[in-house]
Amino acid sequence: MDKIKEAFAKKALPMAKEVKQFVKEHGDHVLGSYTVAQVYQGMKGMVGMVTETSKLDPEEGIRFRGYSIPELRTKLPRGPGGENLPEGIFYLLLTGDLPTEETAREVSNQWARRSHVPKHVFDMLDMLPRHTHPMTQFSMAITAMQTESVFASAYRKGMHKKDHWEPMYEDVMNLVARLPRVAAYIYRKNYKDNNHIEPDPKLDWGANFSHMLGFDHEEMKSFMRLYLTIHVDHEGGNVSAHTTHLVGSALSDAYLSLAAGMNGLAGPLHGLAAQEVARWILELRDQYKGVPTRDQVAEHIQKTLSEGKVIPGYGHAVLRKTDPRYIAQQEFAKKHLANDELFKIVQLLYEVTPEILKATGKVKNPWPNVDAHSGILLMHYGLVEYDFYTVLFGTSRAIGVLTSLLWDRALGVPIERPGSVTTEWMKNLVSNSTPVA
Ligand code: CMX
Repeated sequence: MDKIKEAFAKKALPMAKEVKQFVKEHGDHVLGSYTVAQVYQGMKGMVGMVTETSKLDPEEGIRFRGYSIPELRTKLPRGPGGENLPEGIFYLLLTGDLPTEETAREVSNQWARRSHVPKHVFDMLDMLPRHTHPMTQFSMAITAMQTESVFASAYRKGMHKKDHWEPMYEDVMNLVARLPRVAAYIYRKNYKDNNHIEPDPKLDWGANFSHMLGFDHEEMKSFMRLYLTIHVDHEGGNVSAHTTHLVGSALSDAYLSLAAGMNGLAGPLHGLAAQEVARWILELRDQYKGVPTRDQVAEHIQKTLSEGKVIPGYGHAVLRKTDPRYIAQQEFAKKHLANDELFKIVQLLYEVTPEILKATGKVKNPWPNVDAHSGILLMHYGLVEYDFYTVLFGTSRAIGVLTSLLWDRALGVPIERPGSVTTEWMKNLVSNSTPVA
């Protein structure tokens, strides 16, 4: 058994027993109550699942295994240039323990060894119409790689429930290892005349991804490590995480579950917002031929709102403050590209947008989220094709949702099946109950 797998087993297998015992003893404990509005409005705030890898606080933002982003900056191993290695956060989410530099290197080496993508995946991508969105291609490629699922093949042969986690571990490691190669292939096929770049196994996961995309600038490699670290996980209820968990609960393997999650990430209210932000900011810059004034920014925001559209990159279903993932990117930009024209626009938007959104009286969180910042950093380093941005998000998000999926299998989480009702059922319930004074 490899060292990483062994470290996971040491944590997860005793915890499976602990959880079973906990549910046996406290299964009848009442968690709370919820309202009709919550049922109709996306189940926000209803506790409906357990996710071990991270927890989101509305005021403070995400904590990965208990650590905030600023805390992790000093605690996780770093690559050249000082940014954390995504390999480190993978290990943290997987085991709950902070990795040593040697452990992060071991993850890197494992992923380099497991990164081979079968040819039929590239052949399939080559056959798609040119205008197929990169996220559609990404999801299709992940589904096409399902031929390689160790879990699916072990299940078919027959395996005991308690062993489900083992082949799932293999799928998770192989899939994460393969994603940068697939993503880079889509990028180079779409935007660089099919001029593909071979992986460099000596590089860490993030740097190698940047290299295969065609960006060998050290600062871009550094940003890629930061980007891939901060996008990994956002507790269990967001669309990509919840979808992966839900599909996986039917014992669909990691490939099928992740592809489903990626289809959710491809929605403009979720991960596609990264692309929408870039498009919207360029539109703003082009309209005013450079950095606009505060009044012009306000005018552009009002125009977008009056057309019944959202301001991309602002708002959040849980957060009620500026996203710490936004702050992490803002700090990087201040350090490396303070005079960039698009960064100046992003800063201006940060000053102007929240007040306007507050004034609508309905937006619960007027502050920027992670997607409000990433695009202009990528553009600065030459990755200007914004339709591709969500694929980068997906490559990182795979780490969180797949480590969670592995925990699901280790803990023996059963099939998910929440109840649903009709509006008529709801009306009957309300009319037969005593109104609250
Ligand atoms: N611009 C304009 N209106 C907004 C808004 C925004 N950025 N954010 C919320 N609203 C509106 C909602 O559309 C809703 O309007 P209606 O009552 O007319 O339907 C109202 O304000 C209340 O919404 P909310 O409770 O504050 O927000 P939700 O939990 O329903 O939605 C989110 C959260 C992120 C989908 C929403 O803020 C939004 O659409 N933001 C823009 C898209 C975006 O940046 N998404 C990325 C989120 C991060 C990620 O997942 O990657």
